[in-house]
Amino acid sequence: MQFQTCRPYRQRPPVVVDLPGCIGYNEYKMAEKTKTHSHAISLDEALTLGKKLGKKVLLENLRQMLLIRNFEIRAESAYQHGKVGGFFHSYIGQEALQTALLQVLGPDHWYITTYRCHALALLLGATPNELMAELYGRATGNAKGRGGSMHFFTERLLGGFGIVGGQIPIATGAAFSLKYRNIKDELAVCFLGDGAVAQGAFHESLNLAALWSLPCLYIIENNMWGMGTSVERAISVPRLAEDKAPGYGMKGYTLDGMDFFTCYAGFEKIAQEVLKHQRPVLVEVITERFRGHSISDPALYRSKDELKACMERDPIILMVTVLKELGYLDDAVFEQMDKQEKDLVVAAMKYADESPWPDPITLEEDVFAP
Ligand SMILES: Cc1ncc(C[n+]2csc(CCOP(=O)(O)OP(=O)(O)O)c2C)c(N)n1
Ligand SMILES: [Mg+2]
Repeated sequence: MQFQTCRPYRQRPPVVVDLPGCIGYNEYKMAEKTKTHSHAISLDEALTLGKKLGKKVLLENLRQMLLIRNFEIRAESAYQHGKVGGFFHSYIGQEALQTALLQVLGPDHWYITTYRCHALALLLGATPNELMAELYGRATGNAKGRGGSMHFFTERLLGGFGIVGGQIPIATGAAFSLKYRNIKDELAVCFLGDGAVAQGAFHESLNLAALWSLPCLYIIENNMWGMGTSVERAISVPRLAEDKAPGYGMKGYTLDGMDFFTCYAGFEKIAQEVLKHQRPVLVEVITERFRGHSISDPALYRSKDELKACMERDPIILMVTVLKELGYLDDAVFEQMDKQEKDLVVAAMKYADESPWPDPITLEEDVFAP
């Protein structure tokens, strides 16, 4: 198997944007977007890295990805059966990048993300039981049933956030706090969507982080869409990190987010850089969600062929291919691992279903209302 370099941006007819005085703008934009710009490592490099990491570590990472995938699949089905209410944003398709980052950094940093937060909570040690119970709105849930799908947290996960870009200033504040307390071996890690790049909070936060030299790793998960709007129609530059970062005096990187090994290699280098120089860095990780924006979005803006093409680079399949090549995995072991994670999640659904509802008398507890 050959690792492809990351798929170039999808070719679309030029977007007609009427910008007076910007003749040729669209032509420039489309020409740029057809270029491959992300860093992806070769199969040989992945195999070398795989040997360095070793069988135990790699199988544990695959297990994490299978847990996330199974959690999302079963939680979706619980939603369809009316067990879960409210918003629900699936992380299916994006598993490799957060799994790889956690393998590089470990949990002892300050993490924050969007409403697409199920995977990060699992990776940071929240149990399937408490997360499923939270989705079911039960008292045993991760946020006592008050938050639901968008507001998971752990000791080191400052939360999932429903406001696009709302978490970026908070991550910047966490990085400020580290600097203020002279803590040099921890980072703030901020995940954001491509849609958040157009937010004012993004600009203000990155400006301050660079100005004050804050140890913050900003990671844009470019999954190609902000709801139903493709990234080409929303953001003025083709390379979200590499083009934006210089404007803040930062370094910018682009990684292939479907490939665990590329993400591991890239994040290892980048995280060391942030820790060593105590400067913020901006990273764009190119990925694709396999589902609609949320559970209520049938994603009709994406053709079946486009979806099929991106699913051919399923991060779990890519990782399995390398593990097989290394002799660390065969079909029987894979199926057994997948079943174990599925059973864990099915047990979590039972736990959630049998858990009590929050007592209405506690409704005003833990509510912050100045
Ligand atoms: C400030 C704000 N504006 C609009 C919305 C509605 N909204 C929710 S998600 C979303 C798209 C965000 O897309 P992106 O940042 O790419 O994240 P993704 O869902 O793709 O992970 C929008 C516009 C919101 N939640 N907050
Ligand atoms: Mg997006």
